[in-house]
Amino acid sequence: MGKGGGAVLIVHHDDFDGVASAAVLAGFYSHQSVKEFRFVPVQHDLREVWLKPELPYRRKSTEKMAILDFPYHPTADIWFDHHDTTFHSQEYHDHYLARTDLSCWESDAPSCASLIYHRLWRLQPSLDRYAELAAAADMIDQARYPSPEAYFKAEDPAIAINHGYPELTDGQKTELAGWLMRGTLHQARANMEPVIRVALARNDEALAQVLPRVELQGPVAVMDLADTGLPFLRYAPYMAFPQAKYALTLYKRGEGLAISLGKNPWLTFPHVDLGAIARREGGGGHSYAASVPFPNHVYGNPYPVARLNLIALVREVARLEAKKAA
Ligand SMILES: [Mn+2]
Repeated sequence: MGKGGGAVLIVHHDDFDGVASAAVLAGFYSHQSVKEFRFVPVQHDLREVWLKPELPYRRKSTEKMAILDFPYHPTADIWFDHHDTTFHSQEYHDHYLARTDLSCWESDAPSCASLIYHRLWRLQPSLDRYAELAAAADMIDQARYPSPEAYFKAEDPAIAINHGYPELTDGQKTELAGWLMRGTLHQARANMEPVIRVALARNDEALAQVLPRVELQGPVAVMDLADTGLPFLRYAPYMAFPQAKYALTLYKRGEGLAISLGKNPWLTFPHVDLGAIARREGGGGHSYAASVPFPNHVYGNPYPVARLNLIALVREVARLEAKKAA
């Protein structure tokens, strides 16, 4: 990719890891005298766009395009990703394998930002100023928060930025990428303070309403939020019951209801396969986090069915957990 000047367009996944990835790569190119960066956050609903031969982001043909923490596209001048399902076709995979540039896919990298950092740091040791950012991206992308309290109190600057992130406009996301490129997480957090304050206050309020609704049934924390419209707070059950091995939550999602099934990420134990359980009920997901949807267009009012399913799923998880322990 072009040394000495030029403009670099960085198309990145629209989340903390994506922005952190953009910051590290921009730091790398700024050392090569690139002065002009353009950041474009993108969401995972672009499969159709990604299957086309050209992407709509370049403003001029000379603009170098990086794609980060996002599926492969052959027109990228440089690309980094760590998602399992990153190649939309065999042709794209073959195209990647034939590359000789720095582009890299490592599906076991905990974050894309740390993948970029570890690859490029060897070429440019001054990138070590991004060590903290890369470690933070690992924590956020893998949801390895020190504790439920640490997640909700958000004293750690990366956790705080992640709470505020969904509130940012695309313009503010661009600013954040620049702050992370030039400064520390601590400074970026300070710059985002007004947005973070709003997000944390709203979280606190929701958490206060959610916590009294969590019940413990054997190894499972259960929440039924269907009639409240309260947001799904994935880690709230473990604030109430840190010993719970699993959490099942019934909540409003899109045009309907959903049951989320999760394993307590702060406990290490051989857990039951929640994805397999969810698939039997028409849902899907990972072995440690899955969900079952109950759309309005199928059920009319899905609550009675979803409520029965919640009760049955709690029993099923508890039964399999007991069987496994026996
Ligand atoms: Mn990522």
